[in-house]
Amino acid sequence: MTTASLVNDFEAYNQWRQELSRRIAEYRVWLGKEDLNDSQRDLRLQQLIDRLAEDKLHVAFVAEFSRGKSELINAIFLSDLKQRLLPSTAGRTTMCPTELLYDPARPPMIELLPIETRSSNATISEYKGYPDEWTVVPMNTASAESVAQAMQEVCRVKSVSVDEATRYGLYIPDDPQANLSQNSDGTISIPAWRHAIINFPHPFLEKGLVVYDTPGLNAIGVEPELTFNLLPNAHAVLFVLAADTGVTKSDIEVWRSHIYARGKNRGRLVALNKIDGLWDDLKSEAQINAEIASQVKSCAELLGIEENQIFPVSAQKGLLAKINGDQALLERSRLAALEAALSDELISAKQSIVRDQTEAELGDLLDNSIALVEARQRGIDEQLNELKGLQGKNQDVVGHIMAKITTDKESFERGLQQFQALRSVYSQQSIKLFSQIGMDILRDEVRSARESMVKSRFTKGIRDAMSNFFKSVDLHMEKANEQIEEINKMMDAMYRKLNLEHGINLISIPPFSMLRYRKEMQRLEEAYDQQFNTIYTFLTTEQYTLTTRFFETLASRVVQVFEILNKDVENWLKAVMSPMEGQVREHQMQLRRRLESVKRIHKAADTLEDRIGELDQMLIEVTRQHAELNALSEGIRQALVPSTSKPERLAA
Ligand SMILES: Nc1nc2c(ncn2[C@@H]2O[C@H](COP(=O)(O)OP(=O)(O)OP(=O)(O)O)[C@@H](O)[C@H]2O)c(=O)[nH]1
Ligand SMILES: [Mg+2]
Repeated sequence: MTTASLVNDFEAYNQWRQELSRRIAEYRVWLGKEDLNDSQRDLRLQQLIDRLAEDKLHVAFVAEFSRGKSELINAIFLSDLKQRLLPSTAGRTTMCPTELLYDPARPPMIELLPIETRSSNATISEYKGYPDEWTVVPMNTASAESVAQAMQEVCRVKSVSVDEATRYGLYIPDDPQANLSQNSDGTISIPAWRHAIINFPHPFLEKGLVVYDTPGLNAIGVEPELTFNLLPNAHAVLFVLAADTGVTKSDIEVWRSHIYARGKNRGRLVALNKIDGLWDDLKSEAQINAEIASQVKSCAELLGIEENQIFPVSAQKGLLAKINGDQALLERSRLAALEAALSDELISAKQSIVRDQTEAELGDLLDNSIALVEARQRGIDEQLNELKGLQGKNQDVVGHIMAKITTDKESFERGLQQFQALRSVYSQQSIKLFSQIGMDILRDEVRSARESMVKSRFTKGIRDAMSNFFKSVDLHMEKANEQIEEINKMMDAMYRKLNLEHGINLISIPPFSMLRYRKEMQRLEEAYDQQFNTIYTFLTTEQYTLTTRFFETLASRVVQVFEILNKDVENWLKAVMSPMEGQVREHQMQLRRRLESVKRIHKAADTLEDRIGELDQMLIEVTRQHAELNALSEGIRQALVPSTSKPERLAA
């Protein structure tokens, strides 16, 4: 028994993606068949189709330890396995961030990154590129025992000396919390693994869902990856409280530093778990409900959110109910309401991102191919009028027309020289643009920030190095922005000139905006500031290690943002230039054809009637193309409109 809404929404979302990608593929094949494709356009379409296919949905569970994160994941996503997949026990259970996904290209297994890797500066993302750094635990999915045994790995701890724990940033001497994990022989218990990836064939995971289970977060041992990468990029984050503990100080801390403070409250949900603890046979249902409601109210007040954003549930009873097919217990666990909200947030958030991206990419491709066919249609039309006007006229008039077309052609060829000049200015400006945002520039900035950090052991010095880093990155972005504006102005002038002097109609490309990328930088800087709002003036070795590790993760995030920026700018530059090239080519060809046919008529090599007949045929052909293209474009635009909220529309 799995709750209907999540399955339905997921199904509808996947059908939406498939339908969209089918239509884009159809458009691509059509362009090829009609000889209207070029390599640039073809590549962009292929990328769009690939992106739709590999599309992943990320959901993260975050809370203090023992609030029931793992149990909730078992209950919401994995109950059909009729067993408890993720280990869930009292006390600290999940010891490292755990990614649950399915990649059919690899066998079912758990990959584990040893905790020792924390002594290096490399981030988890970087380690993902080196499979030999990971320990692999194979899994036989046909055997519940084999699976359960493999899963136990995510709970593995080991005892190390204080020195070693300190080296990994897992022990801070003055922190009373750190002493909790100190054993009687003076050693420290630390997680054996830094990160786990579970490759497990399960229907949800097969469809592209990625679930992150996190260990109870406390101040030490936090992976910067969570702060900078995983949580901000998750489409939904579920924060879990427990009814038996209420909202504790450390719950608030986790909430503030990992969820609420991000300022982005879309896709953020709160579960109040373990409500079964309030089920009391001596109380009436109404009394119990009133008690749950009052807990929800006080949690909402403490977290500073609306009551309807908190979902009271019992993960444990929900899981049990689903395994036993106990409908009454399932209802009492209130899991369905949480699942509905989660699937709504998760899927609608993801869908709107995918839709916007696809729309932006496809929009100008479609508009441009329509514009090209229209230009061709117009050209043939004009030529027909020209030739029809010659019917019954003598050779002199034909000669006169021929002279006029020749002048047109010459004037256009002069214009063409200007266009070539513009192209060379455009390449120079593109180079200048990348000299501000190129990856090597960024690497230099990262290197110099790292060097100044190494030189300074004082908090202030490190903070200065960081803020200088962000300042210079922003300055590069600002200069790039100026460059983009110049390119925009130049292209705009050329668009207008081509239109005015040669009647070429072009769809203008929306200007590129840096805002999104600059905002992301600001967000990263704020996240960093928040982590290091420390009062220390001098850093101990441990704090220093922690700080530099944070910097490396942060830097790799900045690199990622720049990689995306570079790709987007490249695509934009092509999107601005390539339709212009296409249209100029088209115009040139038409002029040549016009001149050719008038010449032949002048020399009496062709009859006027034959030529008109030919052009009529061509016009019929282009008109057919135009109609088909319009239909394809309309179909794609309709397929873009999401229908997850109305799954019945898909069935029709
Ligand atoms: N009564 C009750 N107990 C629950 C419920 N959900 C989880 N628990 C218990 O709470 C304990 C902790 O659950 P986990 O799922 O391990 O919690 P977690 O948040 O993953 O904890 P860490 O992995 O340590 O961070 C276990 O003993 C669970 O059996 C619930 O809905 N009701
Ligand atoms: Mg857990």
